[in-house]
Amino acid sequence: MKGNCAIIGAPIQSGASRPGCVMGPASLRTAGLEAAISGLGWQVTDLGDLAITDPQPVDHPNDAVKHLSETSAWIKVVEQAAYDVTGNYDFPIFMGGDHSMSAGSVAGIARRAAEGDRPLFVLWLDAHPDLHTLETTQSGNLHGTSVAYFTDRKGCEAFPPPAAPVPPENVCFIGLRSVDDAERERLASDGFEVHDMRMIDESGVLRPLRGFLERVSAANGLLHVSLDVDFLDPSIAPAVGTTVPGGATFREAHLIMETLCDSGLVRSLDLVELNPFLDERGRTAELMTDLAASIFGRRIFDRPTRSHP
Ligand code: B3U
Ligand code: MN
Ligand code: MN
Repeated sequence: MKGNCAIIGAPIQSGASRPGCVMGPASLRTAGLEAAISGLGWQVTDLGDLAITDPQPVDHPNDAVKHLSETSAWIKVVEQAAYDVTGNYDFPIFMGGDHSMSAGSVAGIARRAAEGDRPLFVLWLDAHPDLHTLETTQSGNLHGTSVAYFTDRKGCEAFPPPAAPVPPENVCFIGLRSVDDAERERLASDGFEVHDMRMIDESGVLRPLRGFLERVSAANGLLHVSLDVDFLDPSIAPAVGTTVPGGATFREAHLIMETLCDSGLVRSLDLVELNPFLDERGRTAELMTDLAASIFGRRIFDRPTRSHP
């Protein structure tokens, strides 16, 4: 047995512009996520779906902000669940839900990591940096605020305060290709590690990824990976409300997951923004499931291999 894995659903869609992410966990289960991971020698427990009860009204002076009460309630529930599950399982997978889920999952994992005196690092695989605050968002879609929230940016005070903010230096973005002005300023000034798609075109995915993994390892850190469907090119992953052309290819995405697995540093994973209403015959759900399997050790061949006798 390689370890205990928990899968836990957070059917939240109040942070996204288009409804449908509520079906994300069901779609990942239908695609066989549990069997894919257990088939690799892990003991997998499906903890079911989280739910919110009775969201308290929360107001904000930015009138653009949408569904603040509901999203705040979700962050609180997911944060507590993430804190609890990281105490009991080696490797939890959080199934979204839109990306506002990760405001809660990362905050809860960070609270746990701080108690164990280990620095938490976050790999954010996304077309977007999700670095708006409630003050700067123009769309009002709160899935665009998660990273600002868990790094404790001013302007996110309407959400429950994060117990252990993640330092921006510990957050690495790969895949960026849709960045708003307010986010661009923060990326330039706050010390995040940033690899946009042009850098991937120029260097491939391995060079930036290995550099980041070396930093995590040198700091004896724990690594959380947050995978937004729109990191992937829409031609292979159409089931997302915010498709952006020019995303990661099938092989780039698998190579990242395989390299993350080899590193042995990853302790938790978000699979977010899957909108099954927009999928084609389940192919995006299947791809997200296969990518998760790669991070858990699925291989074409066991290494090392020799191509010639
Ligand atoms: N930055 C834009 C677009 C966006 C962010 N995250 C997603 N889309 N998925 C916004 O609405 O904040
Ligand atoms: Mn995102
Ligand atoms: Mn995105």
